[in-house]
Amino acid sequence: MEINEKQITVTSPLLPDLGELNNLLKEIWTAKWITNNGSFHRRLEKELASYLKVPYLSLFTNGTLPLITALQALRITGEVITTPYSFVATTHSLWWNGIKPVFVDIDPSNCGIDPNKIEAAITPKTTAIMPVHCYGKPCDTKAIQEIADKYGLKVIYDAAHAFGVEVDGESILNAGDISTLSFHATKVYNTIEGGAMVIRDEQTKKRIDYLKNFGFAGETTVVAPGINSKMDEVRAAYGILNLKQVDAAISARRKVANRYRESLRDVVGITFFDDMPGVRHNYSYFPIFIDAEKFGRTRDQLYQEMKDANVLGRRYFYPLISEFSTYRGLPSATRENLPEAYKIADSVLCLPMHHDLSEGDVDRVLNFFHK
Ligand code: T4K
Repeated sequence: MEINEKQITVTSPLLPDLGELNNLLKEIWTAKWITNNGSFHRRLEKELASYLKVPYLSLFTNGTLPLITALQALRITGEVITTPYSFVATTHSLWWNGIKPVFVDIDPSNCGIDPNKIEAAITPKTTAIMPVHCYGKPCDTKAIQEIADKYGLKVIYDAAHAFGVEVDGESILNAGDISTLSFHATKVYNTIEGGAMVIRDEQTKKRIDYLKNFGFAGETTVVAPGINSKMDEVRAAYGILNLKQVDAAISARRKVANRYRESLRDVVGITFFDDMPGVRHNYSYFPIFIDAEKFGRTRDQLYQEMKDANVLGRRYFYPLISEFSTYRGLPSATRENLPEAYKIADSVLCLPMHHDLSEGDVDRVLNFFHK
């Protein structure tokens, strides 16, 4: 394979049509209203709530601030049970709130927190559970809610990967007390940078809207120590256009996933996820898990071999969050406590997965498995 072949990246942003975007930009320029709950912001909130089948949604400037703000809004303190197998932002949101993260191992069948291991980690200081629908694979929300109800805990889902995911026709974003989304450029649906919080009741939505605007509840009234995490009009307009094409993007991703599965099913030493019955998946990532002994090459050898040929898979999520210097001293951050998470982090490779991969691109990826 020629090294100068076109680079294939793990993802590629879904971009709106430039002409259409320009028309909306002209409207913004005419209105001269460019941020602070403008008309595109209000419209996108409504359109997203309807598309995602959720009662209330509040837009944010990225996917990290709704996590931080959700913890503030629910007044979470003490210890929060969470997963080490995620992007660092999940645990950072706890740290920024002065909360101690308590890591619980994952269930390898969906890479989410293992509900069977949660109860053993609960202490008198535990106030909430923060699971992640990793790769958009739904967590066992029923089992998690049962534990939360039994111990009076809040549940905040980091649903950064779970845009549009439904179980039996219902949005996964309706589970728990609050769910948060990321609309980063690398996600299935993006507003360049952006994110949202999904809220169940009108009063909390009001409170969240104050919190993301410094706590202002009127020109001269500040009701809470809020932050600034508002989405501006340009990105809201961009988001309105991208929402029109996200279903087509998810279909294109499904085709890529099906080709990968068809071709990799018989490759010894490689495993991957199949679709789950009753679930509308979004195909946000295509992780494979490599058994080095059976496959004949380690994960890192394969990763490097691909990289040398300009095919950029990514090791999401290696290393575990619990291995980063901020967290590695925590009592729950040990290998003994997190055996499945370590196994998965050491064997995972996310293959290129986006709406814009051609058949030839997919062939180029698959060639690494059929030598
Ligand atoms: N919770 C979870 C579970 C998350 O996964 C994330 C974010 C968050 C919370 C926080 O949400 P945000 O605050 O970020 O909204 C990326 C993203 O920056 C990050 O949003 C994402 N998770 C994480 C899993 O991945 P990197 O450092 O891997 O991205 P980067 O810049 O290496 O990009 C990856 C590939 O994407 C590039 O090789 C090519 C392609 N790309 C990227 C960008 C930015 C493009 O083609 N164009 C682009 O503009 O973190």
